[in-house]
Amino acid sequence: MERREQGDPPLGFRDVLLRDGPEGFAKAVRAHQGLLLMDTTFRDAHQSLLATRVRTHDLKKISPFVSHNFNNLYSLENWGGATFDVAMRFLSECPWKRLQELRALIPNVPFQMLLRGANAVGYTNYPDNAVFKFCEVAKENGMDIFRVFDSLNYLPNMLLGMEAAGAAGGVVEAAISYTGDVSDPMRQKYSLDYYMQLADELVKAGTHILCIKDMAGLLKPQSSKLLIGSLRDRFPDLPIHVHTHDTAGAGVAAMLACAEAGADVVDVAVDSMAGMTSQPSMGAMVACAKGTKLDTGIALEKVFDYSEYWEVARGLYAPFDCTATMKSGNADVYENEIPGGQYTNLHFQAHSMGLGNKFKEVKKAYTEANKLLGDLIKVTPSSKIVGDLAQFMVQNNLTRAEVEERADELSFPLSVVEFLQGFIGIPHGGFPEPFRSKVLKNLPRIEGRPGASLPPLDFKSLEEGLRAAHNDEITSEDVMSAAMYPKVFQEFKEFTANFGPVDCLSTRLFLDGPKIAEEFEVELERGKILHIKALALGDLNKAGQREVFFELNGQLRSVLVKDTV
Ligand code: 3PY
Ligand code: ZN
Repeated sequence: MERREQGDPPLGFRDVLLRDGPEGFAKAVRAHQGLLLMDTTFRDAHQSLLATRVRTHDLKKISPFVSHNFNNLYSLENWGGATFDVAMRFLSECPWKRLQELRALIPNVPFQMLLRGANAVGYTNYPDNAVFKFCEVAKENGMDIFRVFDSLNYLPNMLLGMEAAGAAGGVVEAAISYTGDVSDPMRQKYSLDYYMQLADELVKAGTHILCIKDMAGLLKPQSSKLLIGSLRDRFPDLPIHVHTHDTAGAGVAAMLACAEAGADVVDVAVDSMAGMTSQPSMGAMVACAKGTKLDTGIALEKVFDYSEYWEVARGLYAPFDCTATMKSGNADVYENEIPGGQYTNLHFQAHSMGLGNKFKEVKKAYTEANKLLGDLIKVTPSSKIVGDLAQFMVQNNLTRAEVEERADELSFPLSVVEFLQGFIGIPHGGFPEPFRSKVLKNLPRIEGRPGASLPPLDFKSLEEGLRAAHNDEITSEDVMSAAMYPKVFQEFKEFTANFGPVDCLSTRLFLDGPKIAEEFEVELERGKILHIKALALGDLNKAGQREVFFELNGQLRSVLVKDTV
């Protein structure tokens, strides 16, 4: 279902950004009448529903349609978070090429990425110069807005990420990760005052846009009104952007309340990629705001067309779709506070082991593990640490009291030990004692910001090493991929050297392979098309391989392929 659009796309907010720079862009956003939307379909929606598996091939096909019909979006979130490593790890495609190709197809809508502060697009702290260089290369490749967060809201890590994004010339969108419930007087560790103080620091540090990142979908209409209303009063000129997940099903209600209270932008995903652990529905939001002072100016019919494309495309990823086992959202998220993507992953893990009933136990353990660790902000990577401790408790049949009592003798997951050592920063309220001391005993502890004690990355020697290892052209983008994920990048390069650019294949061919006698075309580059016909499979040989016979541009060919089925 390829869409063909005529002529140049209409002007969008990216034209404002290119003309007026990040400050001018922020002013234009604040001055805009009506509610603005960020579309997460290209990143968080499929990270949350389809295990991040959506390929560039399917993003490109609908990109001209987005550019021509959604030019009044605040931004399109299409990069960062888990998409960076999953592209190489599971899709055998280059994340940078995705960014370049989408940029060429969508020149008018700002692109937005998720930057995990000092963790960039990884799960651990990197040397400062790696984070700076990463942002620089991302900006050069077409990234516009950097949503910067830290999984503990640890200010020094956030400031580092903001500085890196700003130095690259990007729009800095500092994001406060939201947990607890500001409207609940019994949940005062993360009180309204806590968020207001953090917002003060981020504004002082010069953020262009302020984001509330509700990664688990905990904002209710009442807490939205209180938090966003207070931020709006304190910072009348600052654009406010709110992110949420729809896990409990209250996403549209909460985002409308945020908009009423003064948010300029809220996050949505197109209807067929929305709901449950993804973002609230774009169509619902557009329809609810229509004719009010929040009118988005987006045509509902265009949302329907967009949604139709994704309904079909989503079907291609059925093996990864959480709805294979997850049939609804669940309001228990208000208790366990599990972020959207992780909620899906934990559900999938429990069900794929045939232990569907264990999911409830894992969620309960997650709540207990969080308390054990001192009630953390939970988002990548701190959410993984809480999840690892929860799995450990379930596997070993341990209660919170037992873990606390036996903390000095248990073999905890490495992620938990490293967190207590200070590897990802310092949590609000400090580390839990005496638990920390009992677990760490004499292990070293990092004081302050972890990245500050890491030696700078030697890009030159990394590049030389890559050239020698791969005997291939190595770009500055490749160097960044290797800096973030050395092993994943190496395997990706080896795979590509063996099998060629598999990103040229359609998704069905990539995931399932051709049927016998099927004929198909592969466009390697514009005008360079291979005609292939699958003919037959030979018997399995002793090395576990099969000879695969096919026609390539009319010539009979065969290759030996390892049978992994
Ligand atoms: C990520 O870090 O990938 C997230 O989506 C966090 O919410
Ligand atoms: Zn999210």
